Amino acid sequence: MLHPNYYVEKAKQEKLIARKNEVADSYNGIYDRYKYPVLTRDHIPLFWKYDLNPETNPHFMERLGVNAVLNSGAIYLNGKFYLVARVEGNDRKSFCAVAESDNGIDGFRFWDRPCVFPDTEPDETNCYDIRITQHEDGWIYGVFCSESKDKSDPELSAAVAAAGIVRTKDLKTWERLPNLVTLRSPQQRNVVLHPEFVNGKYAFYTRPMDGFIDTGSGSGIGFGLCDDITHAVIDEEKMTSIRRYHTITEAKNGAGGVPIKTEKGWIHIAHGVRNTAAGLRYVLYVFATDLNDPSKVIAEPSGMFLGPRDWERVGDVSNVTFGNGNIVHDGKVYIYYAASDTRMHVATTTVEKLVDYTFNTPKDPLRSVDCVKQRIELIDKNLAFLTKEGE
Ligand code: M1P
Repeated sequence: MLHPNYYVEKAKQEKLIARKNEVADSYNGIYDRYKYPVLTRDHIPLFWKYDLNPETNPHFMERLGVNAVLNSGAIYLNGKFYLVARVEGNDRKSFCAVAESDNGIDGFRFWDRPCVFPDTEPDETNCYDIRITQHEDGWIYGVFCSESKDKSDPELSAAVAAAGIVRTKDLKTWERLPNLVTLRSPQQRNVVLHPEFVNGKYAFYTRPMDGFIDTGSGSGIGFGLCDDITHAVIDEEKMTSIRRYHTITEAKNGAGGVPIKTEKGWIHIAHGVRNTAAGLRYVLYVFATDLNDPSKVIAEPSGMFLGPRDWERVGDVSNVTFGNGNIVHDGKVYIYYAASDTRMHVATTTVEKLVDYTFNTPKDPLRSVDCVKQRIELIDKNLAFLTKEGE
């Protein structure tokens, strides 16, 4: 016999999962945001949190609570939309778990069990923010942040971030490969595997860092090649999208989901971070790289693509939008992003619109006077057009 509150909570959860998502009332012509998040801690199966046996849990109490569902990798496979979500327990440790949906905008339901990665890194304390790459070699790779205590530093919170690598064919059974080694960068986070070979090699977008939080001398998103993914070593990292003074990437930036291949170039939806009096502010921004040389930036629209709005601004780490998974299906682009390190949202657009945004949005002129010039040019053009149209 189950506790009566089980039925109450189960009914609430089924209602949540069955809720149809709606396009939100916030037009910009670039993408549609949606009213409801696609995954939250309330989507977590009850049997992950409660001991369902009233004899051992008479008060129907959470025994292993979940704090947040956030930064998710994404993939479309065999007719379904999958998010490989970061689930953070009340104990602060994160793990990956797969949730599936038929349409990519609602109905996401977690599989019965979270992902189990072979335990080959004994010092690893936490793993999170997986990027899922369907590679042309036939494997599906997951590259995530593998975090360990920095034993060389007596400071209690000193940590080391590296890129962990797993691979699978079905999102169920995962093989763990050795962590990526970047010979010239002591730490890495936000590493993404490019889906195609480049010059016959595996290609990674990296984020060279001197320390666990600060990117230090790391000037932005890097790019490196390696011969053997089963012992991935990158010697040289070239820079792609770099941080710039007084822009949305001033404090740091990092690659997002796997870049989207279009006829004009690889489109990247990355994150940029700036400092404010209220702390760091994370937004998504876009850049494109050359089809033949994915390290070469060929377009970088000005400013943010998507930033935290309204209630997205509030959460565990407020003022953050963070994306590490997109899906392209039937010409439509599903951009999954976490709000304030707490819950997952989706925005949708089309490949055609994303290309238009990427290649026709002006660049950041980097100075206020030039920004005013840029805007007045648009205003004058529009006023003339309005007059011509008799408005
Ligand atoms: O809290 C915001 C984000 O901070 C980190 O991102 P970055 O390495 O770019 O600073 C990550 O820990 C990420 O998980 C988190 O969402």
